[in-house]
Order: sequence, then C-alpha cells, then structure tokens
Amino acid sequence: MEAIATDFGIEKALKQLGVKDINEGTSTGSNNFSNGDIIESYSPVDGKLIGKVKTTTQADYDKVMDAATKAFKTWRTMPAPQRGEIVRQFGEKLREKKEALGKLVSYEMGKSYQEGLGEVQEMIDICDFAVGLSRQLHGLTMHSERPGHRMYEQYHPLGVVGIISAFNFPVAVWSWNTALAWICGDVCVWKPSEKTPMCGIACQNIAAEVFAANNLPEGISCLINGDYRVGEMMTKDTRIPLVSATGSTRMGKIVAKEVAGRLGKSLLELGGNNAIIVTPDADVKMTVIGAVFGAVGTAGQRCTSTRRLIIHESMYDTVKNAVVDAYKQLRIGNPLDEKNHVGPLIDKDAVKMYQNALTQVVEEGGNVIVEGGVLSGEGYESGCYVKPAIAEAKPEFKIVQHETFAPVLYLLKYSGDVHNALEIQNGVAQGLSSAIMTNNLREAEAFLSVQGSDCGIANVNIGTSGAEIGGAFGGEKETGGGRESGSDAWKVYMRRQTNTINYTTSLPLAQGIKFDL
Ligand code: UN1
Repeated sequence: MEAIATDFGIEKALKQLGVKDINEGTSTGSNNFSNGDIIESYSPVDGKLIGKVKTTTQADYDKVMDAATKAFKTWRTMPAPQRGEIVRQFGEKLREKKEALGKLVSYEMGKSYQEGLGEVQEMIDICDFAVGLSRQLHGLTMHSERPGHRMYEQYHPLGVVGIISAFNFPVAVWSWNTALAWICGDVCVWKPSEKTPMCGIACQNIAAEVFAANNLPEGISCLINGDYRVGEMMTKDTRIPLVSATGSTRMGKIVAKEVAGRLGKSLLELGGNNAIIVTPDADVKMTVIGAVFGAVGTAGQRCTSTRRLIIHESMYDTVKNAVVDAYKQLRIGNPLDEKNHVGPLIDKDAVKMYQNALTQVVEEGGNVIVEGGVLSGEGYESGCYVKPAIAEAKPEFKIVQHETFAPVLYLLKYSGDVHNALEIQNGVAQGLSSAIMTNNLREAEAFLSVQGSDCGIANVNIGTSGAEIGGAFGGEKETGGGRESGSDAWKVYMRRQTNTINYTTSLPLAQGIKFDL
C-alpha cells in the first residue's frame, strides 16, 4: 500500500467500500481486463495518493459493450416493478454505506463531509423515486378515428446508456441516470471523471454486489475509466443510443456533435452562470445564507453555484456588508473536519483558473472587496486550498460572463425595477439556475413569468444550488437543454412506441382514404 491518509476514518471507509490499492478501473462486475495506463488519484485534501486505476483500452471497452448488450437482453424482459425492487436494494446498500461513501466523496473530491453525505442522500432519494416510478411508466391511450380500433402508446427501454460524469458530483449524477435507466430497462456504461475514479469504483462495487446477489448479469452496470479518449469510444458507438454527459460546455459541444452526427440522443448538463437577484423587498438574513452557501459550497464547484449577486442599488451597501461579514466567519480547511465550511479545489489547474479569474476581473476594472489567495502551511500542503473571494464588477465583463469553477462571487448593481435585474441575469450564455430574494409577490411572479428567468431552475427565496431530486434538473442555452432526475425525465431513457390495433374484420384506412381492391 502506498501512502494512505489515516485520519478522519478514511482508511476504514476505503476498506468498507472495497477500494483497493490498484483497481481494475474497467468492470462489468467482475474484474478481468487488460493493462491500460494507470491513473493515480490524489486527494486534494492532503495531496496523498488514494489509489490507482487502470485506463480502459479499446479491447476492454469491447468486452464491456459485449457484456452490456447481452445483459440488456435479459434485463429488458424483467417486469419494471421487479427492476424497481433491485433499485430498492441498491438504495438500501447506499443507506448502509452512506458514511463511508460520503467520506470518500469528501476525500477524493474535496467537498465538505456534510456535502458528501448530502450527495449520497441524493443517490438514496433518486433510488426511492425510481422505485415508485417503476410502477408508473405510463403511456397514453387515444381514441382512434377508425371504428373497432384501439390506439395507445407504450415506452420501451433504449438499450445501453452511456454516462459521462464530472468530478464535482462524483457519485450522485451517475445515480440520477442509472436509477432511472435501470427501472426503464436500460443497462449502463459509466465513465466517471478521471479526477474521481475511486468514487466510481466504490459505486460500481456496491451495484455489482446487488446484481450478483440477485443472480443478474453483471453487464447491467459497467464501469470504464480514462480521459476524453475513453469518452469518445462511447460517443462514436452506434450501440449506445443515449449518451448522458455532465461537464463543461466545451465538452458538451463535442459530445453533442459526435452523438448527433450518428443520430444518437444526448442528454447534456453543462455549465451554469447562476445569479441571485436581490430586490428592495429581500430578507437580508435569508439572502446572506443563500448567497454564501451558493458561492462557497463545494468551493464554488457546483454547476449550480452562485456566481453573480444582482443587487438593487437601494440595498446594495446593506447586502454587500452583510455578505462580506459572513465571509469573515468562513473556515477553510480539511473538509472531513466538520468545523470547516470550505475545502480545497479539485486540483492545481483549478487553482490556476481561480487565480486567473481574480486577475482578469481587476484588469477589466473590477474591485476586489474580499481578497482571494492560495493558502499554504500546515493543513494546506496539497496547494489546492483557496480563499473565497468577492469582487464588485459589471455584468458585461468577459470574466463575469464566463463560468469559473471556483469560489469567486461577483456583485452587480441594478436600478429601476426587477426587469432590469432580469436583463442582467439572462444576459449570459448559460441558463442553468437562478434565484430571486423578495417578499414582493409582483417581483416574484415577474421573475417566474415568460418575461422572467430564462433558466431551467428558477427559485424564489432560495439560493441557486441544492435542488431536490424530485424536479427535473437541467438548464437552457449553453447548459445544454437536458433534464435529469425527477418529474418526467425518465422519458429520455425510453423509446416511445405508438400501437394501433384493429379488432374488426375490415381494414378501413385513416384519413378516410378509399383503396378498394
Ligand atoms: C452539479 O453541480 O452538477 O442542485 C449538480 C444542486 C445539486 C446538484 C448539482 N443537487 O446543487
């Protein structure tokens, strides 16, 4: 074993999750694969090596796809409520392993342990949701225009669903996809982020245990590992009718083009540039909680993170001072230590992007009011801990228009009515999450109206992050248009078939066409 941190119960959690020193990295449940390059996973928490994973080779990938396509043939014939029972068992296992998995998420990704637990809770919630849904994959029935005919629609599974997930939600986003895909009768092939491969191994182990205990084929849940080249194997593969990809807009555009080029479907969850509008009728205390959690939670690395506060001029100084005061209370440090609010960024590249954003906002004429900086010294040896920063800026600054995956919050001022604030809010390329803080019904309804927020998520008196799984999650414009998790997002994982049955002895044609022989 190479250096493995012993503090905060990490070693115990890794053992409990079966995350060994060197992992195969490619799996259809059992591990029996060739020797791809090694990916080493270092924790941003303490810079130590957590483990190693093998990159999936083309030969490995083909084995996975064979196993997955074969497993689909069995899985799709199992009644959906029975598939729901398997997902229920998977959710039970997650409950048992919640602390261990939450710890691994925190240690490998860097988010606070509380947020790591929250992420596993999202997995449990989507399992519960999917179990209920497994009895509700409804289609409609229609009245036929022809006598003695019955017309209805039914949903069938698509086949193999490819999942590409990001480092920031290394386990939950996979489960939003798999829990739904599984009850729909699909099988899944997952490529987790190469920055959080151990989280992938841990989830795969849990899933494999459940499928094995039920004598089901291991190919129902498959894992592949590697960088974009491994992702490309999926995007180019006509055996994969749906690719669900979470990550940057840059990545999403490549995936969308590749998958559309073969007329496959893609489900995209890409960048956000989320704002909270603070009106003259806002509750300042609630605003501060929403804004600060939104901006510094997960160290600003959620796609729903709050990046812009659009404050009415009459409230500007009050809100600014309250938020700046709150930042003084923030404790930055080891995210496994529950007294800390903010953990590290994922890696040193992310630190560079954070530094560049702070330089650029000043170059563009912004005014930094809470200084940033990289922390060093005891506890900060990984070099990934940064101070959450705040800058006063203008909506049109290039850096403000850009999504920087770091705890940098921009304060923007508006005057006049809420429509002016909305113009600023909607005046970016991304369209994921949005929020308004107001006790004024007219402002709230204007924000939610057709002239209001153009985002997929629009919250009143709630911050931009922390959505529940029950709603459809996703956004518009450069966010990619996909919807995952709740509501009727399940429909993306199925194909719709319209069935018309003639139970008469004649064959009347639709539209009254006469064709007598
Ligand atoms: C993401 O950042 O990719 O709404 C997902 C939230 C979480 C999910 C974020 N439930 O902040």
